[in-house]
Amino acid sequence: MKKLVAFAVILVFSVSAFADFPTSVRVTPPAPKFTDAERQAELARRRSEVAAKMADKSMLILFSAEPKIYTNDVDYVFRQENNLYYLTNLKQENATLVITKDGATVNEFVFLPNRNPQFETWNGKRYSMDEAATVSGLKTVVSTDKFKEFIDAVKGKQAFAGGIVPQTVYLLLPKSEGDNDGEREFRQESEFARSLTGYKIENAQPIFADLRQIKSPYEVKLLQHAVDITTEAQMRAMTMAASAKMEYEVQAEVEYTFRRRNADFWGYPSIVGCGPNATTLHYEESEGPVTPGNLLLMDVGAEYDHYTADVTRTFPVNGKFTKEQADIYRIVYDAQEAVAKAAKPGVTMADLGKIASDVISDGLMKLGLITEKSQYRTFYMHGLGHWLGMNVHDVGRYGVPLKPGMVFTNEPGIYIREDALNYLPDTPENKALIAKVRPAFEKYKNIGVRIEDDMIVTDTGVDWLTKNLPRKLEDIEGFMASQKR
Ligand SMILES: [Mn+2]
Repeated sequence: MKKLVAFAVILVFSVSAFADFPTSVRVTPPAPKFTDAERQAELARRRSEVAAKMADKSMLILFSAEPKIYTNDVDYVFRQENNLYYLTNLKQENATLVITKDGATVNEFVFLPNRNPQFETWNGKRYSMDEAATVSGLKTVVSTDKFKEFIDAVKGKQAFAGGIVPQTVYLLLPKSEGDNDGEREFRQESEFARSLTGYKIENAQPIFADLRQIKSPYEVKLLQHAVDITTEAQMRAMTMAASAKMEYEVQAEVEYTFRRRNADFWGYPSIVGCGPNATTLHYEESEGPVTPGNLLLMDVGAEYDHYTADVTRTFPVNGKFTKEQADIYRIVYDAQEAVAKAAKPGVTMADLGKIASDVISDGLMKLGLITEKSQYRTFYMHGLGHWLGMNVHDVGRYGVPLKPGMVFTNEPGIYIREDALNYLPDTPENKALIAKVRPAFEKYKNIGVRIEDDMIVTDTGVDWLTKNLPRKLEDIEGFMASQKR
């Protein structure tokens, strides 16, 4: 008996001595703070980099986002257009930024509505001209009373307020004719472009895509804060999932944490799916039951000051993976690790995608879920990841080598959908495949696992912005066990 106690003591000691999982929820650190001078210098640098990429004798016009109707006279929460925000930090409607370039002379000014006491009584404060100048660092703030005059001058190829008549006009435009998202987001820009004649019209998107693809230290602080809020939300969800009956209760814990930590919003609708629902990639209903014995997949991201996190954890509701769940989890984990180890400047996302799909197809072969490596797409049907920043699927070119400052998601997954084998084309090969994999499939069906982390490229590899959130199977189990009361 004494021996047993001593053994138990050693065991407890050694587990805690080697545990590298947290034993309490990590509370979000204070938000990054910037002085007026720091913010103004950052924004001025971005504007000068945009101007440097503009052609000579050109003008860039950025309109603010239009209010979007929720219903009748109620709007959705206003969110500034990202590129305008990137250059001004102004969160207000009816702001228009103009940058002109004529040889070495760059002029920049922003239109803003006058303050209006009646309007502000109902809708809240607007920037004064001085405040707007302080926020943005722009020296020239022009009343929107002059806006029509400006637009008429551009349309009539006249100089406005002693400025230039450009040859080229840059606008944010859809990528192509079939770019439906772009048509919706940049409707007013498209219409304005069509109303202009006698100019070379250039799409400003590539300029911003190239700049925004490399995050500055200033941006990384904001992104890290969004990730930290999301980390706390994920940890809180892990501690309460066992006591939840429905998915929306867990979602509420996540979004409560976002708001509590002053996130502006989520960067995309939360995905909280339990059991079979975890096998639906963009499951947003959160109306299903939370059942012990099942996995809960949570793909959620807080948005802070226009930067969004994008983090997925998949964990057992009761804190303990079954053998089958662990089999799938470890493959996804290994794929993610292999990607992180290979990621460094010079490597492309396609290279990393290949590494992930190789690990996953090997793993699925070993489990008997596929008979040839190429069949992995049945169970891993999305790409490895995407750029992350002001958009959850951020701007930036693919196919380019990674560079320090790029931020991407590393998010392999395996989804054993209950009906996955039902829709394979009816061929003799598929019949043979189905017959072979059926036993394994029955064992693993309805398990869905995605693990998603946010990584920033460094000079020699990557840093995990999400490193404080338990990810290793044993760490998730250890953390969840430490939270049981
Ligand atoms: Mn993602």
